[in-house]
Amino acid sequence: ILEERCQRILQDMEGSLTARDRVGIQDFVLLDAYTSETAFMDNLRKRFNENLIYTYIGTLLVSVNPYKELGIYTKKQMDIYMGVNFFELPPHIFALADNVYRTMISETNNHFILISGESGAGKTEASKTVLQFYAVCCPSTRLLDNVRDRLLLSNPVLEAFGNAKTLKNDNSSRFGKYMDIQFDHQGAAVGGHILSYLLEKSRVVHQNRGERNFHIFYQLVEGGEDELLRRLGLERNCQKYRYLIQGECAKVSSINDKSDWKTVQKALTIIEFSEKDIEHLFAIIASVLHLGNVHFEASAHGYATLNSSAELLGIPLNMLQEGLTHRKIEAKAEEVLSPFTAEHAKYARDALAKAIYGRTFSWLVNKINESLANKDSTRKTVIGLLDIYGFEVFDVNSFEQFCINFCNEKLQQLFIQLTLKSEQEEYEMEGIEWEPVPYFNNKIICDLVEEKHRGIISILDEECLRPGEATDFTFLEKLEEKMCGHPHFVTHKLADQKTRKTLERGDFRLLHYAGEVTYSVVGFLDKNNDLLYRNIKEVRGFTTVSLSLHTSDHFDDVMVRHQVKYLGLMEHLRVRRAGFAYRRRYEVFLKRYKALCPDTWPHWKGTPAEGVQRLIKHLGYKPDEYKMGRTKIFIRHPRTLFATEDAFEICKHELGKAPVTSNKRR
Ligand code: AD9
Ligand code: MG
Repeated sequence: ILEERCQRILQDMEGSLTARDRVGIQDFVLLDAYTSETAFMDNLRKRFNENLIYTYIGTLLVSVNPYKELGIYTKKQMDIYMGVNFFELPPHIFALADNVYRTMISETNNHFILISGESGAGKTEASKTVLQFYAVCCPSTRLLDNVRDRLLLSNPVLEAFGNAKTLKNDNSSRFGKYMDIQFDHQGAAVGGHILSYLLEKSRVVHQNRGERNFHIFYQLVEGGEDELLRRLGLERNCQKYRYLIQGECAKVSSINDKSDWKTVQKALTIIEFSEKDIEHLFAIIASVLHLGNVHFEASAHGYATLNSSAELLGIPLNMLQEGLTHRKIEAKAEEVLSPFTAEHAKYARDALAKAIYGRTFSWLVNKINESLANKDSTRKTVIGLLDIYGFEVFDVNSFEQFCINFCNEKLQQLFIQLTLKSEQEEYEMEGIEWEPVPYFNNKIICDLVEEKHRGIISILDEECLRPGEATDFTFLEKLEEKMCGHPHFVTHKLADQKTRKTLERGDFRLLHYAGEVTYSVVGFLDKNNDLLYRNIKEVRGFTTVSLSLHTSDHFDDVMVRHQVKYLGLMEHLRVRRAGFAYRRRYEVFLKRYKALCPDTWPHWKGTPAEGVQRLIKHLGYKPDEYKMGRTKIFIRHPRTLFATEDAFEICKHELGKAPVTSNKRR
């Protein structure tokens, strides 16, 4: 009988080993060749091929965009993950959301979920999934249902006004978003607050080939009711509007502007925008489209369009006309109007369009916040969700990419600091010695950009204070003077011979954490001034329409490897491993493994720490394999835990059932 049983156990173990081989390891910390990027990639690929897009590095969740529906975000899945210990089920974003939520409740403190990754990686989708999880899983009352709906519906509205099709992502976020979800002491979502950062306003008046303006314009033209379009003086044809067709791709197969329009309308009503608000909102959006068609020869057509804009904005035609075509100069007590050249007038028109759109976006965020505001003044705990635009590299990169990539650089730093800091604090709190692991700190790049008086931004600001004298090229010269020799900065002039060949004279290159990006200085001063750049189509126009095709069922090795590097995942893994791969509270550890030792099974009468001590002695843990902290046992190598887990599996068979389970449902 014993032989038969052993045989069966061995077969089972082989089975589970093969499974492990096929689906990979669900926590990188357990990977034997943890320093090898190849092994890391192999594991990700293996899992991806099995439609397993999530993998942990300890408590960090790594996700690979599948670009297809996997059916893993259903209510049923939410139920499975709700209230279950983090490591008990396969990795999932619901496990992370649930873990954050329960820790917030039990410790009554605030938590933040940082989502990072390149453009198109799936950050916005992830943040929506988290929000969805809370909306469905948190307790609610009828009264709070509308807060929940508003929280959810703020997304389609903000995406309509703040997202656009780019070469990297058909629904690319063109603003940074931080959202607070507020919970009461019973864990019900009772309110929210949104902060938006740095909307890419230049998109309103200019789009690269293969890119679009913000979705809302196309939604209005395609989906707006006949009567509404008539009132706004718009035709149902995007091709008629200059601001909509510079990218030459007003129609996108993956986007249904008509149905998105309906979704946005419904959302606006639920967020309690009044009819009047909505009317004003679209009058302003339409005025921007009309402005874009204004040209500055005194043709009848030009004035007709200007008239529409003036009407929709509620300002006298002559005031708008004057404002766009003349500069007001105050001389002594007099005001003199000096006419613009046609070029200047275009410039003023575009600047106005951008300003109008930017302010409308801020107004929109404010209105949403009013509707999400929690009127009750009792103390709340919050879960913050940060979803910014991802790191971007195009063939030609300008001020917008500079800002976006700098944001990502800062986020990366925050990320490094937080993970390392919390790791160190835990060792300190538990009284365990800890030697920091060397890792690349991108502070040097952050400083290069933002340092007071010396960083790129300061130099740019200084140049902007010298109107008439400073140009993009004097700015570049100043950079060359101040940054000469900096290991992360290079220009044509500063480069060695080999590198020089890869740089134009008007470029500077930053060695970002995520890799090298070459920026063209053209337009930096104007854009920093928040004025619109001249028609720089000539310099930007050569962006190739290298539409990156995102295919499902294809693991893009180069793209994934690049992000593994950029996100510093190998470093995180090393930090995690150099310390202690696993830590468990004594009670939890004892509860799971107590059946492995006759002294602790079925009941242990002493303290959990003593029980664990007895248990691991019985299991033969060597002194260098673990450390006993104040409240937790720390296990250095995953193989130690593996062996214990395997023993636990065998024990399960022998006992005919799992001796312990902390899952309330199993
Ligand atoms: V950007 O920096 O805003 O340009 P994100 O936000 O990282 O970018 P996004 O979440 O918009 O990317 O994802 C891009 C597309 O990938 C989505 O429109 C989906 O089509 C697709 N996606 C992302 N995540 C998932 C997923 N978990 N399952 C299936 C996904 N498809
Ligand atoms: Mg996004």
